[in-house]
Amino acid sequence: MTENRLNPYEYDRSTALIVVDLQNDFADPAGSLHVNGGEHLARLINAEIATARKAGSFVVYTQDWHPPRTAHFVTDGGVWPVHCVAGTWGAAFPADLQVMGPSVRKGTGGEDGYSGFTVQDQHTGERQPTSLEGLLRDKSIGTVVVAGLATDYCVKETALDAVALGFRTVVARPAIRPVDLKAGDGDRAIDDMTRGGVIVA
Ligand code: VGL
Ligand code: ZN
Repeated sequence: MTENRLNPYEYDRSTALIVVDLQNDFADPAGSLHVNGGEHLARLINAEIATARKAGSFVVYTQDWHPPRTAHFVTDGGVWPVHCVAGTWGAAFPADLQVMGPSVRKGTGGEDGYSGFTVQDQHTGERQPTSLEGLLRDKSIGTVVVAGLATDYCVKETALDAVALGFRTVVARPAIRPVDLKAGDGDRAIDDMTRGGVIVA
């Protein structure tokens, strides 16, 4: 009965589920920045989406949405292989993911940054908000549940920003996976989130 539940927290109308960057380039084994185990998340997160919707919770998605050339990519001085280029297969949601709410696309102007709440100018470091906070405030959301990819980048930064913005923040541990550029990055990210006030459950 409860075996598909990813966390012990109840959904209600003041809770939102944020599905972070579940996109082919990260989730599909054929993607350019495939995250180990990412291919299992759509099924797990679909169950969470169903639970959330039944309780009247808001479901919102983020997508990494880069231009073909950005200093985020190794081809222009960054660290990452080219991924999630706007409008490509790699940037799309996996075909089996249930999409039941709006998507916030980030990095569209070539900005850097990993949080779904903010993008960052690569040169000045200046942060600009995305539309995500406004979407949550419009619905009087108090608690956010975060799931998706990747634990050590966008999940971590999104969850820590959510805490900073005053949301009670739960990360659904079974429904996240790390890039682990360095071994242990995912575990360190979980420690960082926990220390930062995120409930990792
Ligand atoms: C991400 C690396 C580069 C993420 C995005 O979604 O966690 N990671 N761009
Ligand atoms: Zn990216």
